Amino acid sequence: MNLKQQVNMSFPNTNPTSTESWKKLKKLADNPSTLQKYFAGNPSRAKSYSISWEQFFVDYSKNHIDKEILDSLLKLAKETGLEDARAAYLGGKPINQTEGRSVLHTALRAAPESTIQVDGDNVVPEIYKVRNKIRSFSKSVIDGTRKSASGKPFTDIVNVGIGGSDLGPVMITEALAYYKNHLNVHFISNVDGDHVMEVLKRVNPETTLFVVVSKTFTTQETLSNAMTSKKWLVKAMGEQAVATHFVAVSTNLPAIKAFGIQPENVFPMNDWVGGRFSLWSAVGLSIALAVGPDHFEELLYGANQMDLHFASTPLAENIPVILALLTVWYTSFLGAQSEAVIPYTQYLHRLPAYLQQGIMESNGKSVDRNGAPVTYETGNIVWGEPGTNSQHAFFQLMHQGTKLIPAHFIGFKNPLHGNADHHDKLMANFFAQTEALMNGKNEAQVREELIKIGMRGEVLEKLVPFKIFTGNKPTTTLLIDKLTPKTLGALVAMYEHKIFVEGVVWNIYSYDQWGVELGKQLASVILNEFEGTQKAIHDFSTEQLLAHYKKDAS
Ligand code: G6Q
Repeated sequence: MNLKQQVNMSFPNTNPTSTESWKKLKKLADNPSTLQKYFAGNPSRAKSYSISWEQFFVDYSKNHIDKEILDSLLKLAKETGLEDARAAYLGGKPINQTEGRSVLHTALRAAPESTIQVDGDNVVPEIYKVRNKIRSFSKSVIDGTRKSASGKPFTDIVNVGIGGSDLGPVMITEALAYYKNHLNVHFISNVDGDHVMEVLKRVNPETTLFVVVSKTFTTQETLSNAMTSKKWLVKAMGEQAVATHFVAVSTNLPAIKAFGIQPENVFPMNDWVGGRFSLWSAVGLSIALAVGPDHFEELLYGANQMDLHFASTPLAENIPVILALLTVWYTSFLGAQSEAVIPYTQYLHRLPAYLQQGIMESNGKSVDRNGAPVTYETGNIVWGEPGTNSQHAFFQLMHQGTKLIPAHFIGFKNPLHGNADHHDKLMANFFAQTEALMNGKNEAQVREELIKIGMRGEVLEKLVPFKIFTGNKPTTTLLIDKLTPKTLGALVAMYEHKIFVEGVVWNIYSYDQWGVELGKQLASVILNEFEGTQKAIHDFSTEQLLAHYKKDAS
C-alpha cells in the first residue's frame, strides 16, 4: 500500500488552505484590532473566553480573537476533519503512517475496563500487566526489600536514556519533587563523557540501581552511557553485580540480553508509543521509583481525565482544541514564530524543555500528508523559563521588543509548602505580568508618572518614548488548583492533544521525526574517520574544523 492509499484509509487529508474558513481567516488577519479594544467593546469577554474544567481554569480572553475569528477557527477544525481524526487517533488506527504505527500513549492511561484494539488485539490487559510490574518493582526498591549485590537497600537510581527516554522522566520527577521519597534520582543522557562522570562521581556503586531506558536499545548515547556505567560498576563490585544493579525498559529484548540484563528485570514497551509521549509507559519507571507507584498512577489518572475531556467535549469548550487553534491562528495567520511557556512554579522548570521536544519534534514539518511542501507556516518555536526568574531575564523583549510572542502563563492557586506570603508575591507577579502585557502603558500615563516624581522639561521629553509599553501582547492563563500528580498528568496530556490538533489542521504527520536522522548519520561517518576505518569527503568548512579538532585535541 502506498502512502497515499494509507492516508485515505483512516485519516483526513485536507489541504487547510483549500477550506472556506482558511480563506476567511486570511482576510480577518488583514484587519487586526487590539486586545484593549476587544475588551472595551465586550464587557463579558473574559467570561466568554474562559473554560472551567476540573481543577483547571483557562482564561484565553487576552488573545487576538473575536467571535468571528474563533468561529472561523472552529470551522477550520471541522473542515480539516478534526473529529474523524480524533476518533482515529484515540481508537488506535495507524495514524503515524510514515512509520506504519498507531499512536496510543492514551491507551497507557486508559481505565482497566476499556478496550483498545491494535491489529485486532485489546492492548489494555498487557498495559496493566506492565503497570503492576512497575508497581511491585518500585515498591520493593523503595521499601528496601529489594537489595543490592552486597545486600544493602538501594539509595540512588540512575536513569540512562536520551530524548523521549529522558526528558519526560526528568521533567516529571522535578515537577513532583514535593512528593518524592528518600531515593535520589539522577539522569544521564548526553554522550558527553563529562555528564556520565559527573553523575557517577556522586553515587556509590554498592547502592546504585541503573535504569537503562531505550525503546530501540540501539541509541548511541544510551548504549555508551550504559556501557560506561556498567564498567564502573563491575570495577567496584564485579561482573555478577550487573544482574542486580541494572534493569531495562525497551522493546529490544535480544539487545538487552546481550548487555547482561536479566529477563525478569526488563520492562517492555510497545512500538505504538512514541518516545516523546512515553513517560506513561515503563519509561516512567524512574518516576515511579522517585515518587512511588501511587503517585505515578495518579499522574496517569489525571492524564486519562484530560483524554476523556478531549475525546468528548464539544470543540468550542475543549481546552486542547482551543489552545491548538490559537497557535494555528498566531503561527499561520499572524506571523508569530514562537510561543513562550512560563510556569509560575519552580517545580515546572523543565516543562519548557520537555515541551520543546514534544511540540517541535512533532510539528516541525514542512511537507504535508501527500508529501508536498506546505505553503503555510507550521510548528513554532517553544521556549520559556519559570516566573518570576524570567521576568528578570527575557521579559524585556516580551514587553517592549518587536516580536509577537503568544505566551502561556501557568500558575497554581495553592502552594505546596503552604507559604502564603511567598505565594501571594509569586501570584501577584503572575497576574500583573499578563495585565501589563495586555494593557501596556501609554504616553499620557508615562508623562504623569514622570511628573509625579518631579521630572520636567527636556529631561522628561527625552525619557518618555523609552518608557512607553504598547501592550496588546497576547497571553493565555492556566490557573490550576494545586500542583499534584493528577493535575500534572492532565496538564501534560493537554499539551499532547494540542500537538495532535495542530498537526491535523496543518495536515502534517506529527508522530515521526525523520529530521533527527541526518545529523546522526553524518556523526557516524565522522566517528569512523576518528577511528581510522573510513575517510570521507567534507565541505571546506567541516574539513577545516576537523583538522583543528585533531590538532588541538589533547
Ligand atoms: C522521540 C524520539 C527520540 C527518542 C530518542 C531515544 O519521540 O523518538 O527522542 O526518544 O532518540 O530513543 P530510544 O528510546 O530508542 O533510545
